Order: sequence, then structure tokens, then C-alpha cells
Amino acid sequence: MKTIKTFGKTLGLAALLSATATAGAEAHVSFLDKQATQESTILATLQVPHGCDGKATTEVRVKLPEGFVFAKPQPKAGWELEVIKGDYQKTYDNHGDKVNKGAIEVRWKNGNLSDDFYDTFVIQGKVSGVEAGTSLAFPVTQMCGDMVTAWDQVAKEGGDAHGLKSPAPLLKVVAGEDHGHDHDDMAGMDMSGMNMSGTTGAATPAGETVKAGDLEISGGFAKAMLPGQPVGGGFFTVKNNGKTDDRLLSVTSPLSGEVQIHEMETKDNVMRMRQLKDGIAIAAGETIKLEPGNLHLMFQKVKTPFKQGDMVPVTLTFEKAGKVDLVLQVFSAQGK
Ligand SMILES: [Cu+2]
Repeated sequence: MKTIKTFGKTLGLAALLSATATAGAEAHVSFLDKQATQESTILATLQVPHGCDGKATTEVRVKLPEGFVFAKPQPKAGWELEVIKGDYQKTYDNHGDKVNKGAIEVRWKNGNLSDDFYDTFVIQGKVSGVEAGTSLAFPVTQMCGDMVTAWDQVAKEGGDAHGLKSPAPLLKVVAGEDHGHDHDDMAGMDMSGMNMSGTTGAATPAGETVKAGDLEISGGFAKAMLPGQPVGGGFFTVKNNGKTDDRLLSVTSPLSGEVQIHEMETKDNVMRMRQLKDGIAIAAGETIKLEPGNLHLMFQKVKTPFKQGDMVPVTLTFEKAGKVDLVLQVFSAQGK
């Protein structure tokens, strides 16, 4: 049997061909590696196993889903490459730059992939802001001259993709491997919302002002969470009008299994969150601002995602000022 080698796997060409010949629709356009790790940059490798009913493939168009960002296709000999750019729905952090547009569709054009052959089409990109367990669909249009096959069917939630006649290639997003310590949930959260510092136009919402001893707490708000998102951010400003230092020790909320105090830090060009187990010092005369992209509360184990207009009650515990109740109004994930 004649064989072809591809990425270390050996495929029986004859077996492949006979399979496609007898059941063409079953050899779908699909990803070589169907899993991707959260917040990782991957080579999404599409396999095109055959043409359209015997005709050679001349164009492959791939639509890129939200959450697959900073995409760059690999050029292929014999094919023209077109990259269509557009706006992302969310804002993504690319090594400290806020990015809200990029490639949304890639087209390899004017090629000639014989129906007898198999080929791959590669797009490098980052899986970002996607909850583990989610499948990202990349609808593909395969064109063979004027014949068109749309690989764009997506199973309804909980449905079986196997029954679909021409399913869109799927990438299943799985949890990161190095999530042992504080941030199991970090990759699933909307990092765009955590990265709004310095953005104009996002007026800081004016929450109530609460006084407790020498402390004045104001401007409290929380961010709306995306469906299925297990974590959310909370923000406020504490002013210490007194002559003694104080410290925010801990925070609780009836709406959240656990509220952690976090800070964002950028290390080796990667933005990470770190839990501040000792809380936040509020020195005499100082004002400490919890804000997106900086210090923040992180609501963990939230059963019902916060949505715009909700009120999130929190109890702040300070070393000196004691317990302080505050209500955070929920604003949109974009912070407006
Ligand atoms: Cu955090």
C-alpha cells in the first residue's frame, strides 16, 4: 500500500481514498489537533481530505471565531493568500497592547488540490478569553471551481456533531496545564475587562461613598460576566483620611463562594494576576484605587453570572476600621 507521511502519522492513502469514495461526506474538513489549551498560541491545522465530488479544491475560506485572536495564516506554495480583517467583539491583551481588531477570515485562493490528495492549511493564533469546555467553530467554505461545499454546521448545545452532514471544524478549548496555584479560573475570565486602565471614555461609575472611621470608600463597581464565566472583577477606591495605616484584609459576598484580592502584574510580557493573601495596605493619608488592569477583587465560584444593573453586596474587613458593607453596581463587561 502506498502511504503518505504527515506530521509523523502515516496514513494509508488507498484506505483514505476508498473511504472518501464510498462515503464522501464522512471525511470532513477538520482540525488535525482538535484540542487547544486556554490562553495558548497554537497552530490550528485544518485538514482537507478531498475535493468536491472528484473536482480539485481551488479555494479554502476559513472564518475565525471570537476568542481565536492575533491570527496569522501560513502561506502555501501555489496558493494566494487573503486575510480579511475586522473588529473583535472583545478587546484582547497582546503583550500589553489592547487589540480589538484583527484577522477574522482567511482565504487560500487560486490553488489546485487534486481530489486524490490530502493537504493541510495552518493558521497560527491565540485562544483567549474562552471558557474551558467550549468548542470554537471555524466555518469553512471549500470551493472546487464553481462547486462549493460549506463546512459550517454547528450542533446545538448538547447536541451531537457526528450527525451533521457538513460540520464546521471544531477546536475544543481545555484548561491550561500550569494552573496549580491561585488562578485556576483566570484563563476563563474576560481579560479584556481586566485591562481597561488608561482607557478613555470609560467613565468610572460613581458608586456610593461609605465612611468607616478614617476610611472613605467610593466609586465601587463590578463588571458584568459573560455567560458561563465563573469569575468576575470588583473595584472601588479607599481613602485613608487618618493618621494611622490600615489594611484591607479580606472581602466576602453572599453572591460569591470566595472573594480574593488580586493584582495584575506584567512579567516577561505576560500579564498575570496574583492573589494578595496579605491584603492591601492603605497607608495614612493615601488613596488606593482598585481598578481594571490593576488591583481588583476577584469573585470566585459565582453561581449566577453578574449582569449589567445587578447589585453585588460585599463586606470589606479592614484591620483597623473593621467590617464595612458596600454595594457594587454591575456595569457592562466593557466597563461603561
Ligand atoms: Cu484577578
